[in-house]
Amino acid sequence: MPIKYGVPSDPDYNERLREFEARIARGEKIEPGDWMPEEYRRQLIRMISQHAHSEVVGMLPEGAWITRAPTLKRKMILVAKVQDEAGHGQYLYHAAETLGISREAMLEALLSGKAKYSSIFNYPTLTWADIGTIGWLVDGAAIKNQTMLAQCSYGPYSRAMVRICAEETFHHKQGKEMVLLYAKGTPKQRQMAQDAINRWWWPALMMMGPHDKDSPNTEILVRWGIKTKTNDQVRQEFINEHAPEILEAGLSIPDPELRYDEQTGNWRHGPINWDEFWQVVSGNGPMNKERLEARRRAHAEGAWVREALEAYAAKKQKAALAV
Ligand code: BYC
Repeated sequence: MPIKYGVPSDPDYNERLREFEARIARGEKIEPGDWMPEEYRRQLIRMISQHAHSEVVGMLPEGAWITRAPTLKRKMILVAKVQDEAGHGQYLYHAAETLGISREAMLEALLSGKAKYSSIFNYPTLTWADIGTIGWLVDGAAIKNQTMLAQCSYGPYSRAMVRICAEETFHHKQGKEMVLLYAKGTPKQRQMAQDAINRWWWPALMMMGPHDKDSPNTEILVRWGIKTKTNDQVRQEFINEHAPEILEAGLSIPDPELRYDEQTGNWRHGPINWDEFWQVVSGNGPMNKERLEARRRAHAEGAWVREALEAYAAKKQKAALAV
């Protein structure tokens, strides 16, 4: 079915837009063949491709520890987790392709440094405790964001999220279990867990994006049901769940202003360092260069696999046509 993208110069645009927005208000999913405003399509490609890149780049900080896992059990869990992230990237690239963009174009945007991916993956993993902390905090933040996106108005994105969230729940549990174990462990293990929380807490809060007042995309995304919660709402949900659990484990949080607000039932946090966030997003974080270099190298080394797959597909097609 040809895809119909509406632009405001179309004489029927306003009428179609009204019907499109009424469908979203009724809770219907928008599917790939349906009419949609060009801006809806653009926003979805932007978000879904960034999300796919995040999953794939996100394999790097954890992948670096597969050979150094302390036990076979931990190694198996980590291998499975990293493999899951590759699968998430795969579902998401497919979801974006339903909007008419090619995989090659998305990868080119990533490898050339034009596309964004989540800021969080530009921080280094310095000790094994970082692996548990990524599971607990980074996957914890991702789940809050992604359960919201599972409700999104675009069918393929929403369905990809349902599967991804189920897998992220395991990632979150194994990370939390690991950090809690370290928190009850030897002084060295406790110190490693605390050090990891100290380094990952603020980047995890930044993951949900700028405050709502500084978030240029949120208004239209909420209007069209792509986001069903704002950045600040998702961040608050994350803090409300994780702050008391970290404190209960006897660990501290590196925010002297963090406090529970009895009136609202929310945990209030101190100011986030948005200068650091924008530095990281614009390519100047601690690991941006290494992450992109690693992706470029993997892409170049995988060229023969893509060529072999293409040759095999061409051979199969030729055989099918000959029948
Ligand atoms: N990092 O208007 P805003 C995982 C950009 S992986 C970088 O609020 P929006 C995992 C934003 O793109 C899952 N850039 O944006 C994998 C925009 O720039 P452009 C990661 C960010 O889209 C392996 C500008 O700032 N999750 O779980 O309304 C191992 C203004 O922001 C960030 C996703 O990718 C950021 N953190 O809201 C372990 C979720 N934040 O594009 C775990 C999908 C903002 O206009 N994405 N920017 O040039 C989203 O939900 C939304 O895009 C965001 C931002 C909430 C992140």
